[in-house]
Formats: sequence, C-alpha cells, structure tokens
Amino acid sequence: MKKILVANRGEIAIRVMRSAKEMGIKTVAVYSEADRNALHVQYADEAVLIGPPPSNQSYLLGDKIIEVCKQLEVDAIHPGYGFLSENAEFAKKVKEANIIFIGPSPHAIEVMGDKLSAKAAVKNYDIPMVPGTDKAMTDVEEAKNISKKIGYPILIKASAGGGGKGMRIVSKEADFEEQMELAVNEATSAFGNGSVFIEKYVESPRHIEIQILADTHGNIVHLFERECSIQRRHQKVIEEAPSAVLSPELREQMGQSAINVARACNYTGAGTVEFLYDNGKYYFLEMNTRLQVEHPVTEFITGIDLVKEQIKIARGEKLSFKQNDIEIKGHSIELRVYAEDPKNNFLPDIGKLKLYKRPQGNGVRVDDGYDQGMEVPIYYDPMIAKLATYGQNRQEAIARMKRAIDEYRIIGIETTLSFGKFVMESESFVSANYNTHFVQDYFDPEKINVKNDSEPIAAIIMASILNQTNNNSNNKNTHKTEHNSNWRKNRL
Ligand code: MV4
Repeated sequence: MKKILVANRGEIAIRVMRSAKEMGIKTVAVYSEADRNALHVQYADEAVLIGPPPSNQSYLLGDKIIEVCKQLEVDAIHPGYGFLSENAEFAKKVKEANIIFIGPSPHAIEVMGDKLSAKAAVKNYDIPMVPGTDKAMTDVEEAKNISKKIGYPILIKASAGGGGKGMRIVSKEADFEEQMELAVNEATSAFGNGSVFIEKYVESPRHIEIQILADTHGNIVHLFERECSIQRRHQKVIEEAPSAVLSPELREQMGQSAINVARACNYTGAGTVEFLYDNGKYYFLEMNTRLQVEHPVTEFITGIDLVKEQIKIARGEKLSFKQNDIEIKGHSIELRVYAEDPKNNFLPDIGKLKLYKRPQGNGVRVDDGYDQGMEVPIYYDPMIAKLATYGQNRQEAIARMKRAIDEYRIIGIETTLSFGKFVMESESFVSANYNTHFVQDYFDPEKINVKNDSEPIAAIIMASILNQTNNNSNNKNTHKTEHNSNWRKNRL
C-alpha cells in the first residue's frame, strides 16, 4: 500500500493522513470548493478538487472519488466517519475497482446498518438485549398487545434509523396508535424504509460503547469502553475512557459481548459496539462500522494507534497483539469543540476564527482542521476541533481538561468550550454520577462563565486584529439569548 486517498475533510482527514505518513504511505486529499484553503488539503501530498460545497456534490460523490483514485494510482481509500463511511454500496464499488476499502466488508456494513437485521445476526450469540420485538411491526393491534406485555413506557424505533432519528417514546396505550403512525411516516420519509420495532424504554441509561479490532484472520480483540453519555440532540459532546461505573468483571463481559457482535457479522477492521447501561445491566443497541469521532480517548488509554491498525488490517496483516497484551492505563476525556452557542440552546454559530490558539502541554491532544483567520463553512458538521486530555487517573484528566480549556483561545465564534468547563466543574460529572440526561438535568446556561474577551492578552490581540481588518461590526451582542421554554421537558 503506497498511496491512500482520504475521502473526508477536516480534522479526521488530517488524523488519518498523520498515521499514513508515519507508515511511509503517500496521501491524497479530496476537497470541495468551500475547502480550497482547508488544512487537510495543505497536509496531503496531493489534492483534488471534486465539486461545489454541498456534500452531495462533492464528498458524497463515490464514483467521482473512485475515478480520482484510478487517475492518481491510489491503492486504498480511508472514508473517515460520516459521508461515505457506512455506505455499503460505496464499499462494494471500491472493491470492484480493485481499490482497498479501509473498513469492514460491504456485508458487515449492510447487516449492521439496519437495526433489525443486526438483531437477527446476533441472535445466537447470547448478547443481552432490551426486551422488545425482533421483527418489523405493521399491525397496530399486534403492536399494542406486545407493548402491553413489555410494559409502558416503550420506545418505537426505526429499523433504518440511528443516532436517535425516528424514535418515539410512548408512555401509555392511549397514545400508541398515533405515535406508531408518526414513527412509520417519519421513518419512511427520512430513510425510505418505514420498518419500525418496539423496545422497552430504558429511562435513564448511560451510553457505553466498546471499541473492537478484527483482522482478516479471525482474530478479534476489544479495546475496552468509552462512556459517551454527555450529549445533546443525540450528538455527543463529551466522552471518556474508561467509564467510571464498570467493574472489571462487567467490562470483561461487555468486551466479550462486543467481540461476539463482531463475530456475528464477520467484522473486519475497527468498529464500535454500542450498549445502554442501566443499574449494573447492559443491553446491545447497535454497531457502528467506522472509526468514531471519539477514538482518541481509546488511543490515550491503550497506547494503540487505531488508524494504523485499520491500515494494517486492510493490508491483510494479523493483529500484532492479543487480548491479554492490551491494558487500560490512566484516564482520558474528550471535549468536542463545536461552533455552537451553549448559552443559546446550542444554536450553531458561524463566522471567522479571528483569534485561534490551541492549548498545549503534557497530556493534551488537539485534533482540528482549522487555523486562525479561517471561516467555518456552513455546509458541514460544525465541529471545529476535538480536545482530548490524558491523566494518570480521572481526577488528573479532569484537571488537565480544565487547564486546557482555559488555555484555548477562540474569538469570533461561540463554542462548546464553555460548556466543557461547566461539565468539568459540575458535581454530577466529577462524582461520575450522570446519565444521558445530563444536559436536561444539570446544565444551566446561566452558569456559563466566559472569561475570553475580558482577558488582557486576548483583548490586545483582538484589538490589533480588529484594527487590521477594520471589521468590528460585532452584531453578536444584539442576539437575544432566548431559551426554549420546553428545553427541560423533552427527554429524548
Ligand atoms: C434507547 C434508549 C432507551 N431505551 N433504547 C438513542 C440513540 C440510539 N443509538 C439509541 N438511543 C436510545 N435507545 C431503549 N430501549 C435511549 C436512547 C437514548 C440515548 C442512547 C445513547 C446515547 C444518548 C441517548 C440519548 C437519548 C436516548
């Protein structure tokens, strides 16, 4: 493998190229017109413009990307996350073009891409699952009967859904029919597939996922868990590894379950098995057949470079370690720095990074795709950076995260840095007593303190930038901070 094309943008494109470079592999970037000056384009050995800004005219054009590979004699494609990463059809076309897809087989992507087929695949592997149905519900009366047996509240989920899309909580039988209709319609319009199924609703779970690696010789290992319970609108904001609530025994059990899920679909490459955890019990939810955003926390606690392992597996190599060789050392926390205003219901913010200065020092890792002076395009995910810290223990990882947030300087765009600080200082997080409802239960936008602008050094730099650009029409202060009065009520 001499040359890899990264079919992605931003921080993850750079992240992948870094490992390729360390392995002596050349890199090719693709980019849209919005990303002409992007860092991933500068980082790559070669870069090819593939289309206008909207993803469906650029980063989602599988055929065009495969054409670029042929022209530049690319050996393999790394899809990153999002975009084409979990598109079985694309993985298949790549293979047919004699290019290596750095990821699982089209079969594994397809099986795990549908919740019901995933459940069917793991059926004989003794994986704990939430009580529920294992086939699509079409008859309302039958569905009602089943729900009664399971016991309300129940959850209607779209089989083709994921990340919380197409889910409906039903708390009593009287609401069932209406909610089922809505769920089917939603699933049909969002996924072109109206299949829905029913599960007992676990009211206050923690979201714990297991990282696995599987080679093409039948070896599968797990790299322990990540706890990802701190999220808003089904988007994770803070992740940590290990989870503070798992006993060594449960960790081992969940690890084995995750390995079995991987085995059930003949998985190869890096993948993540998602579980709900509630009161000492865990339940399989779904498998993500890609490298995940939050993989750095696993890299910190295991010392394993997940992208290198992906590449080695794709080259057909055997895993160079056994389960017993892998150990958890220390603790790691990741904060996703989104261009969003936590004081304003996490509303996406746009604009220019007038001042952008990364934190540094021991135990700090920043994965980003931006530099000072750049605009955050409106076309893609608003994540600017991932800030990850490492410590010998959880307390040190938290202290480092607070210190790193304070060192981080971003002026021009509102970000989730201040939210991160709030979480690191909250009693609930510090005592590790939190679940997926953290934001609803504990977050108070009034308690966010931003010190940024009032700081002398920042103010001086800011003044000089404003002088240069003569662009001080900061109309942000005129935005009213309006909170949705329903924001505490909606539990999902
Ligand atoms: C659930 C659940 C409670 N009970 N299933 C949300 C995303 C999708 N992966 C599955 N999700 C959930 N499934 C049952 N039977 C609660 C959630 C859930 C959730 C899961 C993980 C992380 C954050 C979440 C936030 C709200 C709900």
